[in-house]
Amino acid sequence: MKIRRILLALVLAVAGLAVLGGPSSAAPKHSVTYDKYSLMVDGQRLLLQSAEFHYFRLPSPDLWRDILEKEKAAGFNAVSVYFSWAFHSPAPGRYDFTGVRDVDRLLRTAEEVGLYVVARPGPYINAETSGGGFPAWLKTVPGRARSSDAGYTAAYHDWLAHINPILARHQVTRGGSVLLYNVENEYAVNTDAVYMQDLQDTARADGIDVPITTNNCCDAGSWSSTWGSGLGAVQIPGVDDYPQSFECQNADTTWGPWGAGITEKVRDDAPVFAAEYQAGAIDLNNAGYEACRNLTGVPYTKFFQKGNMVLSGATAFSYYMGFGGTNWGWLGQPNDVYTSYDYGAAITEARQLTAKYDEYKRQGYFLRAVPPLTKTDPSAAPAVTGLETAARTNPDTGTQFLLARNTSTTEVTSTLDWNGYSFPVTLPGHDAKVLVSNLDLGGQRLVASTSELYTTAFANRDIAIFYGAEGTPGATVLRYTSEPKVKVLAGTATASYRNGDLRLDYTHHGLTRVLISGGGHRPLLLMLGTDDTAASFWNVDGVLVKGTSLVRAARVDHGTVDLRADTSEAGPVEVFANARTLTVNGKPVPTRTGRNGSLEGSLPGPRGVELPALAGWKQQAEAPEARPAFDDSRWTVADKTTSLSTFAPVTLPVLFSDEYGYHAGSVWYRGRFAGTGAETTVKLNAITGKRGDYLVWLNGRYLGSAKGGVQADSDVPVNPDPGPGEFTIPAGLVKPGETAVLSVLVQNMGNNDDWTAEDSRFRQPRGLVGAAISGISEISWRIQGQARVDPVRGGLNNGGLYGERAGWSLPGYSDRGWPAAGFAAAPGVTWLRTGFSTDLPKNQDTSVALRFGGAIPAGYRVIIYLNGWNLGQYGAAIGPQTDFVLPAGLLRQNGRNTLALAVIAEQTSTVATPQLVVVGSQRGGVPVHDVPA
Ligand code: IPT
Repeated sequence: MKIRRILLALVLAVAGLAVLGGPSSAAPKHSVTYDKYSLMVDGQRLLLQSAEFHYFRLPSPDLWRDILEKEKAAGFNAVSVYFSWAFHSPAPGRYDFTGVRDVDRLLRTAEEVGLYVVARPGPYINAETSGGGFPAWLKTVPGRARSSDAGYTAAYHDWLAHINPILARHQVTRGGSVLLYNVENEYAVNTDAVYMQDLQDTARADGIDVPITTNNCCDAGSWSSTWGSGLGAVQIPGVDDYPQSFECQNADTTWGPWGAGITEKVRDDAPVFAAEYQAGAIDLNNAGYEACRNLTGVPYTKFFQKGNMVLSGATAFSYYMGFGGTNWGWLGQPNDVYTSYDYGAAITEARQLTAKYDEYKRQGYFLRAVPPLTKTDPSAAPAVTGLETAARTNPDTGTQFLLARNTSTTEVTSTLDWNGYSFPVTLPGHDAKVLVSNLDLGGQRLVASTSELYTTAFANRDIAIFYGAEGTPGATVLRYTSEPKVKVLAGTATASYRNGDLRLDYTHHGLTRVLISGGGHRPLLLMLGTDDTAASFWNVDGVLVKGTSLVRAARVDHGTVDLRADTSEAGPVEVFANARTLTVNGKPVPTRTGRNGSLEGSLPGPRGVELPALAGWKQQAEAPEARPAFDDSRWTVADKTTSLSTFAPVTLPVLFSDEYGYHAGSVWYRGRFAGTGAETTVKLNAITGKRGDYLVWLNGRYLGSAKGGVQADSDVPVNPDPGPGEFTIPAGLVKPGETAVLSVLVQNMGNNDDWTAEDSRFRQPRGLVGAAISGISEISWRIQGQARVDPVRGGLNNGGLYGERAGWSLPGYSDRGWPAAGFAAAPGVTWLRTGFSTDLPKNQDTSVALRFGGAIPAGYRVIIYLNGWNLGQYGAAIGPQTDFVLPAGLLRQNGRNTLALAVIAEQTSTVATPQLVVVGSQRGGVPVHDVPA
């Protein structure tokens, strides 16, 4: 342990002082500075490798650790986190930072795991969240949002007064994890410099003393000191890069339609910061997230991200998203996303690692292994016929980073003349490499290699792993003071020694192991692999492990190496550490010492999991609101004649649901009028956001349904499509001289964002915006939405369905009196409930989803409640999603669960019921407690 520390310190010293990992848990106060090359912590250069994570999209705080550990295990040293104002504030002046909203716990977890945090409290965050993170109540606050107007200023000051102190006490400068503070989000048009400056002044007054950044999308110069008047300028302007667009359906043919993905330098005195670098996509066209994962898959990740590394010289970046999660409840902004926010990220919504994760790991480990990359200038690159090349060099160490990219789709074989050597190179189509020369590798000196450096470690000897595409040639040159001894332990490699240089030539295939000793250096175990065999190694907390499906943490103590690791199947494990015995997840593992001085053993995989079949469904129809006699005397009278929305109501009174305090999900309207008997049509307009609809009854008779209006065009937000809706009144339904009742159930789908800060789009109403009945001049209205804010699940969990108001979604509700389900749903609302017990194996991470089979129904939609938590919506009008992840913690893994489905049917339907499925299972995992509710 001690030796390793000393060696690490040595490596750091040689490398020109660079910080390799994230913060450590008991960290003292540190300084955070920067220059034109990189950020620095305590004067040591840092290459910030971050991935975006939204705690509000994973409502099970124990699982935050799972995601953070998975990010760390891939080599990341930071996470970038939006803090959603809407998620914490259900009403003006009301804030909640407990339970699934406990961001203090999130920041503590980041500290324990050892990750820095880029904190992004907005106030505007976009992120495909309802309102772009603005609470819906802000629609009723005067003053243009994202400006210095007084009403908005008072509102966001209240938010910052709550979130800033939490962030401030977790800053790196106070021994915590928050390294950067990001104000606003892509604030590039309709800007207000006074506002931008005030955000920063407020942060400073609240004790934020780390560098302030912002993420620009559209004008890379914005908010740098030389842009505009300089007012509102941030210290480290970041840039968002999305080269692949969001057209996931074209994944196979798309290649950089939105640019080369080379992050611009915005400010001379600050490092290049890729604040959001595309690492997935929203699924705009319902192609499914696997298509988005392909759009931003391994070839993209190699070509664009490695390209950016060398071409832009970015020493700080954050991948958007590292893990996407779920738009549970009414969290999502409906125009761009459905329930799943999987995002095609490297870690799936079900928390599973993908091939893209392996590529992140290959790049992440590389970045950790090359501290000289934190300070480089562009340098002359050798030309290679058929390939694009570019280079950067560290002025202090002379270390060179050479990008070689194949811009064609066919394999290129060529020659690289570099550092006095002539190397054969073969690069598959669209592949890219970053090669290194003149690098100190622990006790070794790398002259050059045409294999990519994967990682380095020390365990009794130096270890270095290089890799290249299967079947392609590789060569590595190392410098010695005299000829060393070369022993090929596995695979094939030829060695030649000349003038102090040992050159190894080989073909990348499987895993070649070469032991080099003597020659004036410490012994070196050189492993030469392929993409796959390299990625089978983990390097966590300085311990190198081959095998397992994840190493979360490692510790060497008194000759024992203890791993916290997951296995998705039984298999061998090989551990390189200065230790004689191995324990995994606290249990001793018998090992033998392998040829390479490693500990070799084998580990069991996960136990089999049996999930119960969902049966015993009970059913109850509701929607008493549709009946004329229903008592709505306690509902809110809807009689306003003005609103702050720029949208002019089609008819008065104003029926916009937010005006009456109903901000999430379904809203009921009941309108009374004196009948004449001559009425022929009901004309309604509702704006719901994409995917919404509404159902209409007159005097208890169902008249039909229509789609809600949506934002017609992002450029014309003031005039959204108000939705169609003409319904014929059957003769005799309205009696002359009698009061008639019109009942309307509107599915509001969440609010528009305010991406371009034009305010009107965000203030676009939800709910009814117009109602007219032929021949009738006056309708008196009442409205009812969410009855109360769920104290645990929050203001975005429930809407205003009768069953939601009466607690039918909750596990504690007794459905004993309900009849057994017949699965026939009449137009309106029908609930299905069942219970099930799960007894999932302990010390195992079993990811469970609810899966609907068959074709996605067009006639109805389903809101899914697990133990009262609204985990999504299913239906053809919603999106292509058929699997709904049930996060552990909300799913009681060893206990009784209640599933409730609210079926909103536009026509008589037979309801298909889902089944539980396992969507991933590993022995290991993190301890997950039931989320109290
Ligand atoms: C960028 C936003 O900053 C981020 O919040 C999210 O919305 C992301 O896009 C898309 O998922 S905006 C960029 C695409 C111009």
